[in-house]
Amino acid sequence: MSIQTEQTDKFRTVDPAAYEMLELASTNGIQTAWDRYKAQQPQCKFGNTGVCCRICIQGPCRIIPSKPGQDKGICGANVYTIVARNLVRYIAGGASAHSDHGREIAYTLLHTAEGHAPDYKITDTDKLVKVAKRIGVQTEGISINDIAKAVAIKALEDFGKYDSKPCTWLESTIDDERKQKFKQTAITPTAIDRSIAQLMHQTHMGNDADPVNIIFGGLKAALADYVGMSLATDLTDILFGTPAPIITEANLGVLDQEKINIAVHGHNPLLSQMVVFAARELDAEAKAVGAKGINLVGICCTGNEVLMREGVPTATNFGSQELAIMTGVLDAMIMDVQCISPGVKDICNCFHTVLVTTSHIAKIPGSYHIEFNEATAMEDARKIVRLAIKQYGTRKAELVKIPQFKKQVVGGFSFEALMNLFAKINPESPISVLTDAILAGEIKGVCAFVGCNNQKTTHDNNTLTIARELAKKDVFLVSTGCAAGAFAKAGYLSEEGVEAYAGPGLKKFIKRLEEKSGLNAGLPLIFHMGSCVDNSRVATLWTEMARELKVSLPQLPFVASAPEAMSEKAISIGAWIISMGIPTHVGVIPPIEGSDLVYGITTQIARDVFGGYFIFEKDPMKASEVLFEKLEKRAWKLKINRETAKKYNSELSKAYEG
Ligand code: XCC
Ligand code: SF4
Repeated sequence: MSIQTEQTDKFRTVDPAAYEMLELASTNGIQTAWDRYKAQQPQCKFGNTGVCCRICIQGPCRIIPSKPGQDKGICGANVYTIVARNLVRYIAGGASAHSDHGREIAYTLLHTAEGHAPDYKITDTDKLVKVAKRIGVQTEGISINDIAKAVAIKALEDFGKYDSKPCTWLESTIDDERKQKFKQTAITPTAIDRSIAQLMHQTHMGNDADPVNIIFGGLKAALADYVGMSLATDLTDILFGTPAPIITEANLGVLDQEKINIAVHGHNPLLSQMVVFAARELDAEAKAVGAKGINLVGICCTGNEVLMREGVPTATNFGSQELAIMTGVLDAMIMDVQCISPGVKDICNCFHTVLVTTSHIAKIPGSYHIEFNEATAMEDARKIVRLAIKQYGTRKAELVKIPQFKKQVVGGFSFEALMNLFAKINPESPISVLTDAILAGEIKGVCAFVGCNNQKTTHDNNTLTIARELAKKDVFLVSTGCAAGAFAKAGYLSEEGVEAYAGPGLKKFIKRLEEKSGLNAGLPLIFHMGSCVDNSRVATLWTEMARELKVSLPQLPFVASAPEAMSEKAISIGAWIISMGIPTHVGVIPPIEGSDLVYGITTQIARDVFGGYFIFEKDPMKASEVLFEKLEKRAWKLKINRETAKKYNSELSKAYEG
């Protein structure tokens, strides 16, 4: 029997499919992350508030500020030093994960251009040329392969170049005001790897004890994270195409009992994209074993990547990854890197599902390992798909239970796709379709939903609640990552969401676009911009908006929310978003409450210096109010400033006329 009680069952998830699977888990005594979360209670208070230092092996030092003698670590480190160090080390972890993913994409682009990665090709040459021009790579009279090679090398230089110039993917994508700000505060990264290594050095035992300086070091690594994400998005688009609107479905109901079901899980599309091709190619082999074909589904961000470009349906998001296996019809789960809970292996043991690891840096004992190599990409992908085909025959009919929940998803809104949509109303200046709606008060601003699920919150609940509340108040919403997964499963990425939750202004705005969209489906309530690395697309959106409105980012009615943040990557993303001047809500309190000073730096000092800051709020209703208030205030100031400027200008011109 499971250790869950009925009381907690109610608050475990708001996703009906996940709920059904959790009930099944309870009945069958299958342990899930929800059980393990409960078993971990109460969680260590020292760890939870960030006051446990394990940076050297004299420790762990656990700080009790009110207790003389125990108010400092053995080395004399103050509580604010310890909390700050712990916090920024998350950023180092997050930045390393995102950027290493970006590095692999850059190598693949390089090798594709050189002819050493025969299964890949340069798909979006327009974007290649656009990126090349933006970063100062010669394009006139140069072959596509040579341009691609030069772009890939520029990207790789951003990881380890030895000069002290800003990283290219920072310098070429942000506005001048932010460049100045980052320069003044000495947080401009010059190389990704260097910023991460420096941060690890800065926070080594006996080094930096100044919490403000430590946090600024963290922000520098966070901007390096941005660089890694930004180049990952660009180069992935070049290799596999820039996403355009696409119609698909989401939630466990997308699994098909009559087909061979394969889930791609993780982040890096270098493999999952090849699995898409291999699955199409081997459909006949699937039919030969009695299945009706191959049904590929996605989990987490690699799922988002193939949703955005290929319309692969989303099975589920991070929090409920184990539950996909419990349907009994998942023949293989293929993982690349990041956010794969090792717990999936235990569930696979109860079913016929084969777990396939593919990266030399992400193995799980007991699972199949088919090492994925760029040079043999298609062959590796075929091997994996064939394994799933073989596994199909071992399915246990009595264990099959697919929750009948799925929703339509209209996704694929890269920045370019959004602009193409806006261009149908205003071809000269697409972005002004959005900014004009804000100035007119039809739309109250923009909120970007990012990040994960976290067992500390009810699965998907924070994310859905805040979005609903903001939609009702006419806020334009975009999303990435597992937040987008939550919206997909709940029908917020389709017309259904607009009908249910859009306020009058937002609805009018979306319907106006819809009339011209030329899509076979209504537009969604929330625009899915991609995986977590694609938060770079969100950054492009706010940069363009600010440029159009002629304001700096701290004046722009734009906020972000990570309602159920979990990973180090989420902390890193949050940190660069605030450094860009965007107020960012986080619905789970990170371990910083042990130091009022550090808490204050992230919420107050950050605001004074960068204009962006963290808002920590666990209650989703309160969070939505605070976020809306921030938007209103910025929108109001924007309007006042413009009216004053207009009045001043017209008075001035009148004076001249007179
Ligand atoms: Fe991971 Fe990106 Fe978080 Fe989902 S949202 S749990 S990081 S998969 Ni980025
Ligand atoms: Fe303790 Fe200082 Fe070592 Fe941290 S660095 S574990 S506070 S002695």
